[in-house]
Amino acid sequence: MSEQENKKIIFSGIQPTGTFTLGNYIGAVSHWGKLQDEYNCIYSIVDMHAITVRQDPVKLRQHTLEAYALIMACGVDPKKSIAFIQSHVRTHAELNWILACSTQFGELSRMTQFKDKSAKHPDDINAGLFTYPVLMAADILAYKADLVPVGVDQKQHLELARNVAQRFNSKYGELFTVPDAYIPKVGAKVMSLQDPEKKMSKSDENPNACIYILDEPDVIIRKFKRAVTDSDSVVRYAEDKPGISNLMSIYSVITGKDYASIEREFDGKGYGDFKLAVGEAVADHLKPVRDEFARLMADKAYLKECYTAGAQAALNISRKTVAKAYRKVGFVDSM
Ligand code: ATP
Ligand code: LTN
Repeated sequence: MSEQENKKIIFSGIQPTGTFTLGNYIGAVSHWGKLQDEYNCIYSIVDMHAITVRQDPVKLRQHTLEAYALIMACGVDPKKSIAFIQSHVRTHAELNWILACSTQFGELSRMTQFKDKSAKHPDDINAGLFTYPVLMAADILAYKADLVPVGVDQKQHLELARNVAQRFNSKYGELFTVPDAYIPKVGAKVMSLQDPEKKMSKSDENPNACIYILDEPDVIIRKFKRAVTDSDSVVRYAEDKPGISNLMSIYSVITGKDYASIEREFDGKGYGDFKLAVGEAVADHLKPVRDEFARLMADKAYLKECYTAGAQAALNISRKTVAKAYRKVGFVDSM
């Protein structure tokens, strides 16, 4: 990362809970690379967040490496940005504790992701799942990030991070930057292809509901062909046409065409033609990502070099913030 003091700081993270979906890509990760020149960017594979839901340790290790290679394949350049694995940088856990003591039980209880995930895993409503947003606040505040590029589902967590930052600053004196969310105008919530009322999610049990960014072109096209739509046949963006509107927003982001020109393009044509066009556009768009991912995974030594340097750079920044936070709360200097 270039040491430009005047550039704003960006932080974002993604959980290594499986291959990224088209939702992760359009809502978040595809923007990460584009921001690298204008901002000082810091990106993390948040493995500590992932274990709030039961993970197979062998798979988690594999998914973490893959997620690291995937963000690079999607455009993150570890020479321009700091890219690291969360558990490699101790300051996240340290700041998590300090911030937990400035977070209220009541505000955590209102988090919809906690409610959704507890409902999904009723046999494992662990304390980590409950305090998940505090660790996310620590990730962001440790680097004094100004902006956080995320999908719209993370807005509530970001609001909590802002509140915690403000509360700490007013209790102990100015330290943290209050971050803003950076949410794309189109594609901030890509919906499931099988249930357009539900967000597309990596951990969906139905593989037809998600496009994984490493899916083969024929798989992508087949999944779009099977996407649930309404019984009408007019390609038009409308609230009462959630399936078609979802496909239109995907097509719009991928091709750069606006809704009016998409409506014109498919005027008089049926859903079949439209779904095929969306499938082909997405498959073409993701091909270079798939190729680059394969290339990177074949060179584990290079990946290791990148994430090791990333962790060192991340620690260098965040340890200063944590040291200041320790001093502010009244801990005795250790050195
Ligand atoms: P999981 O299913 O394991 O909870 P997830 O698919 O929701 O995972 P995260 O790792 O929680 O993915 O999210 C990574 C980033 O992708 C976040 O910025 C999140 O807002 C964004 N994101 C996730 N799903 C979507 C979606 N369907 N549309 C747009 N953005 C999304
Ligand atoms: N909670 C986020 C992942 C995440 C994150 C962050 C995103 C963890 N720490 C910091 C932005 C900034 C999610 O996508 N589920």
